Amino acid sequence: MKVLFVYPDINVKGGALSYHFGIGSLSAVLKKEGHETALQYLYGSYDIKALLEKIEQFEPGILAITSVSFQYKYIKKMLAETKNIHGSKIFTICGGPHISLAPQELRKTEGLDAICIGEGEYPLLELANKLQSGEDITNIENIWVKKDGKIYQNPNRPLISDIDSLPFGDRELFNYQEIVNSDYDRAIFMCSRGCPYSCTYCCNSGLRGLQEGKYVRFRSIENVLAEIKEVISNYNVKYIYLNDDVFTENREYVSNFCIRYKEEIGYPFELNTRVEHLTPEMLQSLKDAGCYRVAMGIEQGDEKFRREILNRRMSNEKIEAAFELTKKAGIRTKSFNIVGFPFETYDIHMETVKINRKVQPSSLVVYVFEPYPGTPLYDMCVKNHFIEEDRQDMDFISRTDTTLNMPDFTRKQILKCYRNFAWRVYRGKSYKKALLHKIYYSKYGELLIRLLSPFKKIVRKFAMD
Ligand code: B12
Ligand code: SF4
Repeated sequence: MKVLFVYPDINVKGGALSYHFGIGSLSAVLKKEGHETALQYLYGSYDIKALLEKIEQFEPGILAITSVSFQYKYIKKMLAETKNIHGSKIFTICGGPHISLAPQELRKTEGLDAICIGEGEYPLLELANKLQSGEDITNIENIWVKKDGKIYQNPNRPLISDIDSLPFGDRELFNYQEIVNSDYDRAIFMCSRGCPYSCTYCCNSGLRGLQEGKYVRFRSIENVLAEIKEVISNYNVKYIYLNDDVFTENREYVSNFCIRYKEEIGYPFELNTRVEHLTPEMLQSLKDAGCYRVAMGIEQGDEKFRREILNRRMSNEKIEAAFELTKKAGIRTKSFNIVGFPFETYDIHMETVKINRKVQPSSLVVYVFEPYPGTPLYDMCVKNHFIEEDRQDMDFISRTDTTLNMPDFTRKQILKCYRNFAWRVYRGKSYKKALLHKIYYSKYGELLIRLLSPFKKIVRKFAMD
């Protein structure tokens, strides 16, 4: 069976192409079982032509689309447009975090035949096998099918317990060298699936309950290193990014990983973590292994708000200590921040500025809050009438504008806070960083990013040093 994957990555801020772990893994499993796969990466502005051409040329039996929430409006448009041209010949299925947590979209989406809830490797394989042999496809676990106006809703299978048993992601499907080049020569990897926490704005809070079994699963160090070795020998890579939700959950794993990574790989690397996990010993072994940057979520600086609204229970003291320890270990820091949460106000937001000013991260990222269906904060927004339904469909770059309508923190205020955030953090501390971030987050930032794209490595070096 020929399966054409679609990775919609339309209107994303930052100007970097990206690899998709989910599609990589699905494709590897299908290929291993003899199916043929191809990819249409939809990047930049919405343009259906490339997809139509690819369909024409590849003639897939299945169109397999991945979804995050703000891409869904484009997916709907795309399905309507492809269906009109190709009739009912191609079976269309959508998976990924958005559809897994908003399965009701199946009924409402024209041209969509099925959805996959949760992990898709074995459900999609079963679907491809059954479509190929002409068997009934209405009873596959994790897959809901829409047929003759009826929805066949199936139960979910347990989570894959041994994730080492999966083949390495299919990077050949992507134009992988181009992706590495566009992402500052970094190749990204994941050593785990799932996250032990349940922050109310994050999809992990909803995804963890979809399938039975242990939600947080780590690959063996052996398995991760083997994949890294394969990638660095096939592509021109300078840095490694461990993009796990939380890489540092298990101290022993981190310590053993660092020892072996240093011996067998040795490339400079960066990772994401939670402030609670960092100890001087862990930071020392990360540093010894070549870790040059640790990224940590602050998200909101008001301790009470963070605990009660976001379900993030770390203290400000802990955050400050983690940044301090990391700097002491000689590792750069990066903070993640969000503005525009439900019930946030200007004063509460200024606490985020305050704590960032205090810890002075080497770099920072700030986003505007986006409510994802299936998360507690989405429900809170609906319950309090903060979501403006029609703004959801507007064409704006994800996490750079708000869809919330809150009397105590207006859209105008939120956008102003978003644009001035980094300036406020670095002003008076580092004018270079303050200025560069001010430009980056300005109204014209996105255009500038694209124009400066050929020189972005120089700009980033200048901003971070
Ligand atoms: C790594 C990561 C990235 C990486 C790589 C993207 C990727 N998905 O591989 C990068 C940095 C590129 C990225 C970008 C973005 N991300 Co991101 N990312 C993650 C993270 C931390 C892990 C995802 C992952 O790799 N999981 C492991 C793989 C194997 O799982 P998976 O991709 O979900 O795929 C499995 C299933 O979902 C399913 N499946 C997926 N697609 C399909 C399709 C079909 C047909 C089928 C049958 C099954 C299926 O099967 C796959 C294999 O089991 C998640 C958090 C999380 N825990 O999910 C956030 C997450 C997916 N990201 C999120 C967001 C918002 C973004 C951005 C919009 C951010 C931005 N503004 O730039 C972009 C959007 C990119 C895009 N167009 O999809 C949100 C999405 C929330 C939502 N409902 O919309 C998440 C859930 C985090 C959160 N805040 O809750 N991200
Ligand atoms: S720690 Fe990060 S990945 Fe985990 S639930 Fe919270 S926001 Fe999501």
